[in-house]
Amino acid sequence: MGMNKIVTAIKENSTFLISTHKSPDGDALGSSIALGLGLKKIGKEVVYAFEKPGGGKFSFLNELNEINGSYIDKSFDVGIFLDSSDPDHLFDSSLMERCRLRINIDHHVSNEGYCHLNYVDVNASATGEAVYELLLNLETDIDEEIALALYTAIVSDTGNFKYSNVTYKTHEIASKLYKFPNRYWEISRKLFDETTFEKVQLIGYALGKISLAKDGRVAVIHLSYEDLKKFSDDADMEGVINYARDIRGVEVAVMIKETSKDIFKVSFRANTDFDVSKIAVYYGGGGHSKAAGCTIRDMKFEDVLEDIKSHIVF
Ligand SMILES: [Mn+2]
Repeated sequence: MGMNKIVTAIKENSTFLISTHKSPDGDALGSSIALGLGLKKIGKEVVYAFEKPGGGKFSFLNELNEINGSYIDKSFDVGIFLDSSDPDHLFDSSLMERCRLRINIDHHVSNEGYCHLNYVDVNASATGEAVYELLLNLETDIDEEIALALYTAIVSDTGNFKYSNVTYKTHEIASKLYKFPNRYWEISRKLFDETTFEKVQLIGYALGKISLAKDGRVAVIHLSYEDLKKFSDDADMEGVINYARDIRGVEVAVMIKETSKDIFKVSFRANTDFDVSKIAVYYGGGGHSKAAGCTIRDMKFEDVLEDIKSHIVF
């Protein structure tokens, strides 16, 4: 899968750009800075190019303060692109041209390998797992700070170690990370339990919009542009779809958000073996078999649900 070539390429070069997908989640952020910190430890120059998360959710990752826009107008020996299944989802795909050698580290099934060297481990629960393997192969000492970043990556993409993507290896890596004295329980609480008053109000509103279809096997949360206008633009919708997914008997959950007039951001979650990434890919999106998403344009609010339902065939 290209691990040895990647290790050699890293050892032979000195300047690195590290980037990931737009709206970076815990895995994107954690795996990117874990790798950045690891490369710095072996004497490499590292520049980050991705959005700095707002809201203080990830404020415990000090290395995120190193995101400072210094990638602008620079060229690099190597660009490492993490947790993004394709160039379109990258923070800025034009950055690729400024890196002589491009490396892709990911775990998405839909990744077709868009860099010179690609390490895509579809069995890894998180890109953080792949980065852990890479750091071992690079013989970089994992320290407390790297361990915290890797934990953040893994805990984020496994829903606190509870999704079906968790393997013995996930726990094996986590057990190694627990050798460092980080307060992991606090991170889990911050990422999974802590909420805001506005979010609780939003959940209450969204729950009022749940409907069932296909004999209760599909649950849908359908929010119109007018619905969304009741909340602030950056209202945190993460996790809201899980309320639909968790209804007994539901196999597929769909959340449709009309983010602008006739433009819909759609998320899918599956409880069973039903592969929702196929539906997302049909609409030009992507993701995993149990969690996927897409954007649907130029359809009417009333039609979009029927269209999606026609692609959910049990
Ligand atoms: Mn990921």
